[in-house]
Amino acid sequence: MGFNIVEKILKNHLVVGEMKKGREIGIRIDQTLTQDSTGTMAYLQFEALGVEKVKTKRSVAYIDHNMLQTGPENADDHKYIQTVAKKHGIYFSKPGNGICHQVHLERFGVPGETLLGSDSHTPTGGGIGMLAIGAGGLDVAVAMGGGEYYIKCPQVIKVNLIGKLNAWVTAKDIILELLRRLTVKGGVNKVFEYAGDGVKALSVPERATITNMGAELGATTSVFPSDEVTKEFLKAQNREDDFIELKPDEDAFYDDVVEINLNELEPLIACPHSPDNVVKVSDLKNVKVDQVTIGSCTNSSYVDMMKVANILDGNTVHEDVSLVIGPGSKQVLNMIAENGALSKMIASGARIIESGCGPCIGMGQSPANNTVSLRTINRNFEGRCGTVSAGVYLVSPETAAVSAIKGYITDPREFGEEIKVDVPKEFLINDNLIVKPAENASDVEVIRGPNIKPFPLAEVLKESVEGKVLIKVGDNITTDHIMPSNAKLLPFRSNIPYLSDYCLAPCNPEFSKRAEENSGGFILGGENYGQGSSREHAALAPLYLGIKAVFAKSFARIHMANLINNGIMPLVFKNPSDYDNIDEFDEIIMEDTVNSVEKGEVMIKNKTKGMTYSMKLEVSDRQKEMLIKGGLINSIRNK
Ligand code: MIC
Ligand code: SF4
Repeated sequence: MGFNIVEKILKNHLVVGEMKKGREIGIRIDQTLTQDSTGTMAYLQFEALGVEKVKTKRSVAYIDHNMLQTGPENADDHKYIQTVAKKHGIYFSKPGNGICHQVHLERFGVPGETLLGSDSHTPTGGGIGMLAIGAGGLDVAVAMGGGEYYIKCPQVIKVNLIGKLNAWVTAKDIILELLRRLTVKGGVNKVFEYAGDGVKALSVPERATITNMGAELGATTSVFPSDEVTKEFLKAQNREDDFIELKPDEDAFYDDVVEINLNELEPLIACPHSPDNVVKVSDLKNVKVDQVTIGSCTNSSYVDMMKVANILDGNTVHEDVSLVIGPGSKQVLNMIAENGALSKMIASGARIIESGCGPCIGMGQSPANNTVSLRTINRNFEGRCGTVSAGVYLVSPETAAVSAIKGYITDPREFGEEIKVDVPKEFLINDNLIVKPAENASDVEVIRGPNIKPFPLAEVLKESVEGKVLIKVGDNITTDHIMPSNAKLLPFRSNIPYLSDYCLAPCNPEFSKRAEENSGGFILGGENYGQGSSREHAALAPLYLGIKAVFAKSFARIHMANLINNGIMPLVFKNPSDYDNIDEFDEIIMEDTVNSVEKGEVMIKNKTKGMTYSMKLEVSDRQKEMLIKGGLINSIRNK
């Protein structure tokens, strides 16, 4: 039996373990990326590891999230990241150079290589044939230091794209269709490998839109073949030498196959408040739109921007709509400025913002109360845009631009003849916002602002762990619930004591107070607890507040790893209905914990209800050791 693309890349990078489905394997990481909202913490952790120079082929530190400078905190953190990067062999992408995933695709991504990023949308790199995975900052720090990265050897799902997309139906609609079918937890511990005739017609940026939003499926990553299209893209980026061909063997095995007939797809839309709440755009009648934002790592490429510019050309944005456009990178912005497309956008009434995450993470442009915001981003979790009462819908750039003109959610097919834009034969290349690492590390002084506070470290596991259930939450709790991010909180990503006051606040603003009053305790969650972002802060804040374990029906992959790295037990109910028998403030005790962790089965006693529940700890031996020794940093230090 031959190999699929995922297996080929994994085999080439395997350092620890055997390629048996579900078993933990350690892989060598060729490239890493960080962004600024997770990067400050990741580099503090990297420094704590005491490694002088990164051991990867290429590591890049991007500034794209914390771009609003309403106080000195973000600029201070950027100085820290710039100097620490320069000292330790890391390339630094200055603010203004663009969104990490977009820039990485343009300037650094290499087919067949592995990429680990401290951002959940790192799988964008799968569009260029990388095995690109999102992880917590600490895992990225370890990879920069030359350590392997551990994943469960994934199931590989073939997504067979057959036929051809109709006019006005886009790559975004392909991934929305998958989300509609498989839901936000349909991809856990799976990698999606794209195949079929439909692949050839998709450009690299379109492929990247699809792999980007594979993160919303909960997938470990997604990957496209590396073919003639990839070669042309790399050539246009003046990086033809980075090309290698990647395709599955004829007789490759897949754990499952999903088929999408592109001819049958229509423009789709994800309704509030989940990326899998997908319907046809044409099903939504007379939904008035107040704000439209076009951009983010999902849809901000040159081709996306050109299509939008051509739709807006000669039209005026509806008087009740605020249209905000953020081109994904300096390269894109520069090109549309030179060819006049930017001017078309401005003339139509669009508000142009700098290349960065911006509205996607609530860094400005929060919509008005009780309004509808139509966005080309990947996540529409409640409150993420900065306005809890707003309804965010996710669409393609085409649907967004047409709707901005009409003033209500509009099927772009109503616009008339389709607008076609090809990937240019040559991109405008100017890497002057990428700062190279220093030749001599001792020349660089690392600058630290006063907002950088020490991060909490877990403790060795106690034989008996006791406390109250401080909060009970439902299914699909996101990291935006656990550690909210917006323009007010993002500047404190290097200040866990400050951030922890807001931990789980969207679910219950009393949570952190309860944790303090009870000297910590437990969290009770439902299915897919911790979906969404890679932010380690969603584990660090609970750690700071004394949370010892999270009980849930199931966990999202990255969050679960972050909990373990920080010594917090992610325990899964053997019998999910036990969830119903636990209430807030119930007193829980776990005994003989070290033994139980080693066995992978923990009994929790509910003293209040006089009941006992059996919990599974579905983790590797390496992770068990971490839980016993008090997290990843302590377990590395012990060695
Ligand atoms: C996101 O899209 O939620 C973010 C902000 O990019 C996060 C990273 C973070 O929380 O800093 C992600 O996707 O990992
Ligand atoms: Fe930035 Fe949004 Fe992409 Fe996250 S999803 S990296 S916030 S653009």
